[in-house]
Amino acid sequence: MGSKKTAAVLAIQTTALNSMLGFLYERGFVQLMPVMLSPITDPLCHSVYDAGIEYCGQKLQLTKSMILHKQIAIGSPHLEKIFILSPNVRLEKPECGSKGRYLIEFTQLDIEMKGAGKKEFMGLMEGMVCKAIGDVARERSAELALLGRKLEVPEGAFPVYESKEWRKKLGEEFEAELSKKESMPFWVMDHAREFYDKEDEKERGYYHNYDLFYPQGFGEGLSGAERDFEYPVLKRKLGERGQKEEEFGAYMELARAGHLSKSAGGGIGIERFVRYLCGLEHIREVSPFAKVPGDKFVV
Ligand code: ASN
Repeated sequence: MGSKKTAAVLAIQTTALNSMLGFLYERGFVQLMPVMLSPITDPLCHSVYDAGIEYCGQKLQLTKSMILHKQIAIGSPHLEKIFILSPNVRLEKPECGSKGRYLIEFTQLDIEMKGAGKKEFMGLMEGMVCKAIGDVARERSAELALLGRKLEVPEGAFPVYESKEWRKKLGEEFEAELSKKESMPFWVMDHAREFYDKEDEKERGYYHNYDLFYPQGFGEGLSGAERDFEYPVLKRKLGERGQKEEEFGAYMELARAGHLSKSAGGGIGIERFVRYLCGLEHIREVSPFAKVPGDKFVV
């Protein structure tokens, strides 16, 4: 902490954030402030310890992601394009600590666009990520040199991999394999996960979602999807996952009243992006106050 290296990482993070936020402002996105406590939050598709508190007889959960709030906000007839710099708490199991990519609190730049489909949103993210990498390479060459990092600036559309096809070809660890062999960021499509990610109407079991992966083994950095928003579809999918409608109170009531709308979006993890930009071995090196699963925390 307090080293020259940490200062270089923070300078790179500042440039990357400034670049991404500027990119969104220029395209007419409006910023919402983060929600950190709510009766509803993302159920996630992997298990984490419960992070709830009692307040005046109410159970409030710490935000795992603002996906449900994004869908509620974009349901307004007056909001089209939104983003939030959103702190998330996910109490991951201690064994995740050694993987180098997990923190129990992190920040994602969470974005949602009304009416968009996956091609449009993925194109937008490619532009945002290329611009941020380019700005960091140009404006932070001294800091990158201090970290011994050579950063290649990608251009144009990123390669796209379909998960079912590549799981067959390379096995369960196909994403890690692809991340090791690729030299540019790439997309992996179609993951079976949360109820709000759009499932194909005809081809059940195909999901219109996308994850962005970094090359050189840095792994996943952004996840997003087109959304399901119609009440009967959401209700069926909650049932299939053994989740109760009541757990999603106001969100499901708005869906039932027809107040959710078609959208696509995603969230880019800031610490993971900075780890990739800086070429750091472990995500703990991104922040002086990093909380790695399983660690004993002192600050
Ligand atoms: N932010 C992600 C999305 O928009 C959800 C998540 O982080 N679990 O799809």
